[in-house]
Amino acid sequence: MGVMNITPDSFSDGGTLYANAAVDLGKVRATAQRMIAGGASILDVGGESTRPGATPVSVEVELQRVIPVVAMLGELGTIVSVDTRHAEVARCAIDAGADVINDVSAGADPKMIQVIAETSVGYGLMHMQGVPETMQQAPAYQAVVAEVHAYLASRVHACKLAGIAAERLWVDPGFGFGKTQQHNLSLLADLERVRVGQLPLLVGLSRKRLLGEITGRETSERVFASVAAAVLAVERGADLVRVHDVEATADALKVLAAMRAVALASAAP
Ligand code: 8Y7
Repeated sequence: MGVMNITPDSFSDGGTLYANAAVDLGKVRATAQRMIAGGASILDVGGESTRPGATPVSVEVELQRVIPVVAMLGELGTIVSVDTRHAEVARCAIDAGADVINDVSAGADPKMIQVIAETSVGYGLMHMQGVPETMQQAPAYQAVVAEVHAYLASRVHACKLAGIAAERLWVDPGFGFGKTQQHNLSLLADLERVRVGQLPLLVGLSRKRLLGEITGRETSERVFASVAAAVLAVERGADLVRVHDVEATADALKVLAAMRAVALASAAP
């Protein structure tokens, strides 16, 4: 999954798809085509920064940013995911052709699950402790892996009660969303215990602060660490990785896939 931030202020690539304070659809298209050529099968479009401390934007602003991009990406033949916490944005994005809703609040908007249930899109549920404005002030857990798993299981249950088929869902531990360094690394090391039933696991570690803390590098210099993190995540069970550096990540994952193919063949009777 390639990250397409349609925001002037995202932590790692904010503003790069803007020209004269407006979304530049030509830049968006070129970036999307580069990501697809690099191996992305899903593009995740977001119009609201959820970085720690970010101030929320209005639904109107989010719609202005996201809807034209969703409509344009539909022509490229890729799976279009929309990163939103707002049911109204989800509804309009689905009408504009979105295939998937990536909800970092896992249905905090009381109308979100209903919107998803009334349509046939995929729906990603992510764990977050608190809200972006304050989530990194004092993250606290008794047992982070068990708590993240239990929370995601309860959100999956809510979706099923609303009539959303399990085949439409994925879950995500939400690296960096109300988590200390130790919480993040515990979740990565024990990723398989986060899974709910047989549902796919999505992991987003790309360029995140935890990689900066490990390497001492700024966001734009976190490509190598991000690629390592993506490989580790897939090796520990991730089915999808949300990344900025699609081509580099895809190459690295080809190495893992090649090793797995041989390991599988030699394990066969
Ligand atoms: C994640 C995410 C972000 C993540 C999912 C960033 C929108 C920060 N991180 N969605 N969104 N999982 N599902 O690194 O980890 O771009 S925003």
